[in-house]
Amino acid sequence: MLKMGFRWFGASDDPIPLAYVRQIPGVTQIVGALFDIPAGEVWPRERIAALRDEIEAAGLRLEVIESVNVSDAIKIGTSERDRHIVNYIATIENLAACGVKVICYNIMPVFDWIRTDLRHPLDDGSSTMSFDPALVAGSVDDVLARVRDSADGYRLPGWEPERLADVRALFEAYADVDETRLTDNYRYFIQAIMPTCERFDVRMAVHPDDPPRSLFGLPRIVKDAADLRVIESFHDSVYNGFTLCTGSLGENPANDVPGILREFIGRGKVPFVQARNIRHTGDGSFHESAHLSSYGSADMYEIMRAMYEAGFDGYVRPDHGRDIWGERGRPGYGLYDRALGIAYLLGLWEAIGKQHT
Ligand code: DNO
Repeated sequence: MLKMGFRWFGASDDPIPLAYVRQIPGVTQIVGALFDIPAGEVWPRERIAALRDEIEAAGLRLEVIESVNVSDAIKIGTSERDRHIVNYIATIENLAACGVKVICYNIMPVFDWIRTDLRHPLDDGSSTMSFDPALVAGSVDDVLARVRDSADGYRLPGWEPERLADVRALFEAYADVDETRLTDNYRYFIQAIMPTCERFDVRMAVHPDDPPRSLFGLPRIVKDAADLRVIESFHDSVYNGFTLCTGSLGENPANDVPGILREFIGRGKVPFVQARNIRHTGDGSFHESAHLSSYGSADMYEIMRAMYEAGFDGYVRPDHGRDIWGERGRPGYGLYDRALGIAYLLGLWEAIGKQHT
């Protein structure tokens, strides 16, 4: 059974009421988080319980968290990392006590996902997020200046104006962290938390790098099937798994996304899928599209078929919708286009299921 979810940013930060989410056919899960707790600190059990109770009062469930962020100290391997790992373990225990089954996280240094335009206009009058590698070319200082000087608010996770000075310092802290060192630090983290995940039945699910390529000279180690196999080798268990985001992986046209889904779902390593489409526009550029195959470069039928045939029984959410029907939502996270995406994905799933009976 596939469990359909919807990412929600909390009553104070998300303009979409839970009551509306409850009305999207097929949605039973909220993919949530406590967004104000800095990476490295413990998530208090009572706060998680309060979030869960609010979601359950709306007739939905909270079984997937996105994200419990991994601190830079852990990624860089500073003297603070062991304290942060102890805190991460306490957070896993607190989440488990509140019924959470899956933790989505990422291992991207300095920044989470990167786009160069959050309101890229499309021909049908909607807007979407896009990425043009030329706009993030150059030194980190060039890019920081571009962010600082942008009149229309070049705001992305990690690029908040109040964080720009920290960003410069962070780049220096990562100066000696290449792919090998990041991989070693990541392995250390996974091996430290796995006994807790196994004991409390919480599955870790790393999200691919988005986009899956090195930017600003920073190391990237979750880009393709080969990287995922290395991560699997840290600790071969269903608790050390993946969030397979079809858009992020598909941003590299060399990634065979249905093949990756089949391989890792087949080994029981995929508790969570984020299903979305993107359109390649040449030379590493892309924009996010409506979920339908005909609007992007991904074959969403093949993606859902790969999941079905590999025996997927985890959580799914649509991803990054466009702004349509006059909505100006959080970039990528409006109501309408994601709801349309859900209806489409569940339609594919029903049809594929019937073809297999
Ligand atoms: C962007 C999201 C990412 C994702 C994190 C997971 O919209 O896909 O921010 O939540 O990388 O840790």
